[in-house]
Parts: sequence; C-alpha cells; structure tokens
Amino acid sequence: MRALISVSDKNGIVEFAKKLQELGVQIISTGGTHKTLEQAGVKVTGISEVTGFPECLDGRVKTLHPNIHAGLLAMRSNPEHMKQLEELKIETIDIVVVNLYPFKETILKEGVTREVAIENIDIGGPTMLRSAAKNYQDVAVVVDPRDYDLVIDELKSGNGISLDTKFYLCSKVFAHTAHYDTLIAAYMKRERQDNNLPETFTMTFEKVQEMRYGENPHQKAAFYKEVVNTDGLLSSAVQLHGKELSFNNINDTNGALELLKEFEEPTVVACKHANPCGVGTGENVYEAYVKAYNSDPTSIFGGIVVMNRELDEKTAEEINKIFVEIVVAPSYSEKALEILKSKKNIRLLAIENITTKQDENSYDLKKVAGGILVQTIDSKLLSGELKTVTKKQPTEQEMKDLIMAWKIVKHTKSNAITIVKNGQSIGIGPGQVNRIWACKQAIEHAVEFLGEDSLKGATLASDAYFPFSDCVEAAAEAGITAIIQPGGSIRDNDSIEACDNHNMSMLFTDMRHFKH
Ligand code: 93A
Repeated sequence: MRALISVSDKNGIVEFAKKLQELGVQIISTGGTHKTLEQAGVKVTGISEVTGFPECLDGRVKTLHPNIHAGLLAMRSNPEHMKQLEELKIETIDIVVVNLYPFKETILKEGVTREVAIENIDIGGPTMLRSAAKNYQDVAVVVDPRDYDLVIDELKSGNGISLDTKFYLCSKVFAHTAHYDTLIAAYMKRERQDNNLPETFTMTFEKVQEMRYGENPHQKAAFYKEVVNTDGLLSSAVQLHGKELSFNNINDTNGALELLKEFEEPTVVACKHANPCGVGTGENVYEAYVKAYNSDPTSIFGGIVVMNRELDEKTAEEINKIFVEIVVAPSYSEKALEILKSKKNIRLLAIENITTKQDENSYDLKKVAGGILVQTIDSKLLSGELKTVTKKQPTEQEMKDLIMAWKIVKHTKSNAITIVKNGQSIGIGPGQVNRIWACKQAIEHAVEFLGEDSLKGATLASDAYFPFSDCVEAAAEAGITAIIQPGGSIRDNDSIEACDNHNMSMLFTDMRHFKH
C-alpha cells in the first residue's frame, strides 16, 4: 500500500505517518513534508523518484504528473486500467493525505499583496484531492487532520478502510475544495471592487456558532460568517457576559448596529424585533440613553441597546433599572461592566470598531423558496442635495431633526414613519401595510409616552413618498412642522399644498429607503 502525503498544515503529520509506516504503508512525499517526516525518522520516498521529474518552478509543479494522477485515478476493478498502468510502469497510490496552501490565512493578513495571495493558491493539492476523491472506491483521501485517527483505526482492524469511510472522506474533499475555490473567487471579487451581479452567485461562509434554535424553538439554526468581508462585524463581537446569543438576538442586534452606524455624535439606539423603538443623541451616552429610553419605556424592556461611545458608570446604572437583553458598546468602563454584570441574564458585547460601515460593494441576500434575491446593500443615506419644496424652509434645529428622522426611517421596516424632536425619536410607526397607519401609529406613540405637546415643532420622515396628502394633514393636526420624504408621487402637489396651507416645510430626498 502506498500513501502520498503533502501537507501545508503539518500538525499531527509525523505521528500519523509513523503509524502508517508501522502498518506497512509506503510513504511518498513532497519537499517540505518530506523533510519534516525524514527528520522525525520516517522513511520517505521523494516525489521526484515517483514522477521521474524534478520539482520545479519554485514548487509550482511538484505532483502534477501522470505518474501521480494515473496512480490515483486508475480503477482497480477495471482490467484495462490496470493493464495500462502496468504498460506505463505506474504504481497505484491508495491513500492521499493533503491539506492546502493557507490561502485564507494569507488573505486575512493585513496588507497582503496580490502577488503573495496568488502564490498561495494551491493547484497541485486540490488536483490530487479531486483525483483521489473521484476514485474514492479505491483511494482513501484525507483532507482533515481530525480524520487521521479514523484512518489508522480502520487500517488496524485488518479489513482495510471501509467503503463508507472512503465515501465520507471523499465528500469532505469536494466541500473543502469548493470552499477553497470560493474563497479565491471572493478575494478576486474584492480586489476588483465592483458590485456586478454575476451569472452564478457564489459566496462562502464559515460556521461561527450553532444556536439552540432558530427564529422559533422548533427551527434549527447556526450563525455563519463571511470569510472575506467581515466588516459589519457582529461576527467579531467580543462577548463579555451572559448566555450565548440566539438567532433573534443576532438578527435584532444587526438591525440596531446598522442604524447606529449612521451617527457620529454620541447616540443610543434601542431596538426590538429589528425595528428601532427609541433613539437618542446628546452630549454623551447618558443623555442619549435617557432620551432613547423616555421615547418608549415599554418596548425597550427586553430589547437591545447599542451605543457608539464607551459605556460609563452612570449610564450603566440607568440601564440596570430595567431588563435589557443585550447591550453593545465599543468599550465599557470597569465600573460600568461591574454594574451590568450584576444581572445574570444580560448579554454584554464589545465591538471595538462599532461604526465601521459595510463595504459598499457588499450584497444583501434574501432567501426565497427555491432561490435567493441578491441586491447591493442600501449604503447611501441621501442622493445629493436636499430640495425644499414648500414656501417655508426648515429651521436649523428642524433640519438636524429631519436628518435624524430620515436616518431612523431608513432602518425601520416599511411602511415606516418616524418623528424626531431635539435629537430624540418621539414616534416610530414601523411595518404597516399602508402609510397613513404608520403615520397614525408614530403620532400615537409620541402622545402615549411624551404627551400631545411633544409633537409641537417636531419633524417627520417617511421612508417612501406620500401617495395622498393624508399623512401631511395628520402631521399638521398633531403640531408637526417639518417633513422629509423621497417625493415622486403623481400627487406630490397635494402634499406640498397641504404643507403650505399649514405653514409647514417639506424636503424631498429623491431617494427611497424601503426595508422589509
Ligand atoms: O504549487 S502547487 O500548486 N503544485 C503542486 O504540484 C503541488 N503539489 C502539492 N502545490 C502543490 N502541493 C501542495 O504543497 C500541497 O497541497 C501542500 O499544501 C503543499 C505541501 O508542500 P511541501 O510538502 O513542500 O511543504
């Protein structure tokens, strides 16, 4: 029996090779592996002795030779194949142990050049893996060092490696080489820096964690991270306290973080079911948190609170007055951490570069039955100049609030209306099937928690245009004085006229932000 061993990750290889040798297996090996094994006292045949050809081109051509590939691909049950091997003086190879050049580790290193990345694309390794896996009935192919013991155990049994095991090993190979090639494709795509929608869509992910269940307890679930584009960064969050994140935790936190990234000033976003329920900005996170909390003290209960500045003691004490499921901050003061950790059921996460936005060329994916919908991410806030379409211009404060309302409405499920005053969300109407209901809900939200007067001088944002003037009328009646919306309805004039009649200002963004 002959085994070909060619590995970049040399962990465990000496022990494995020694055991193979003890079982009477002859070992063939490539340059670096050969050296490692020989130094450890394993008897090894050099690859060049088998190919009759020197390793050349800086190792780019080591095993790419018919003496290797015919030895792997020949079907032992096919007399014609075996006759040809004999004529060609090629011997069969029965076990292949290969792991590949560390392409992933290479591209994840900071500042790696394209040349270095490309030099780490393994050609000969995947070729051997594929040859061996195609002929799995006759060849055992080991790509994962965790399978070394399995192979030894079966060989020791005296009956050789079972067909079931060989098929299991072969199936791992194709999953491995597919993942490897997809990483290369993802890297190339990133290098190209475009967001084309290719004919076939390939992305590859690695499992970060399995969850106890999915959106509901009867659904299985796991969290996978993108390997090449990890900005977005929930996958790199450091958990400082509390139980493991659940499926809904991750989804909802992601929603909160995407909204938080719109802000530079100290900001706190409270979220529930991936919709914001309270947003505050201020001089510091304490002020911002109090605003976010007061905006809706009901929904924040059991919700997610994210912020873009270090969490201090005073804010921690405030948060601790209620039950919050998750807190995310770039960092925590020692005292703040101590205070929050006093609750067993709170999950605390730190994300150092919490405001790093996703790469503009990233995709947003939605699974539908039998396929996926792919789109580029909604990375923009505004299309260009804001246009005032009313006689009245917004005041400076209204302008600030309008932009804040627009940021929040962008990250609220459609149809969405948000109301903001003095750096505080005071009304959020998410996920309605018509716009006037979203508008009424946002107004009711403000009335319930902050009283009718809170709406006087407030600003309102709509994620898509007003089909009728009913929202403007409802806003005017509540005391709202400025509106921001995309515009673009055939009845825009009705809404503009209604604003003029009520002495309100209205801005058109010329950009819509549906979110489903
Ligand atoms: O440069 S390659 O693409 N060309 C080859 O012919 C070849 N044969 C094996 N890479 C090749 N390998 C890879 O070399 C293996 O997949 C393995 O990762 C590595 C082991 O090299 P060494 O034994 O010299 O450390």
